Amino acid sequence: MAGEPQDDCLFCKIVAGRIPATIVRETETTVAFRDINPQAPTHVLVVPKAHYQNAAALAAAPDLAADLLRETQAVADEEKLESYRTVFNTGSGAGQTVWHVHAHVLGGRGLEWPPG
Ligand code: D5M
Repeated sequence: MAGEPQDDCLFCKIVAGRIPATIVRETETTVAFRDINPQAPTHVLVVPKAHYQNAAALAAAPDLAADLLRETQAVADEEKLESYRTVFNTGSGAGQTVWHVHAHVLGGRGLEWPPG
């Protein structure tokens, strides 16, 4: 069921504290932690504590989607990023490897467009 924790989900395990992560922010509904394979000086993932598979699924919970977006800005503020990129990969062809929606917050270097 949408929102319910999934036993086999890596990010549900991080949210539950069952797998270690470098957590930079936590709210009642979200957790932000450093990406294990950073692609920029700042590379933080922001996830809802509830399990939704991707951004489209999260749209069913608009208040939570707003919380998530607000937290991307809060991360950027804490990391003192004037410019940054927020990325949601959706589907394996776009590079999604973890099926718990997460916003990548990337910054601290010049970012080219279009991305690869
Ligand atoms: O992004 C999934 C991201 O998750 C990818 O950039 C690596 C990161 N990752 C994978 N395992 C961990 C752990 N254990 N801690 C922190 N970050 C992690 P995607 O858009 O699905 O490719």
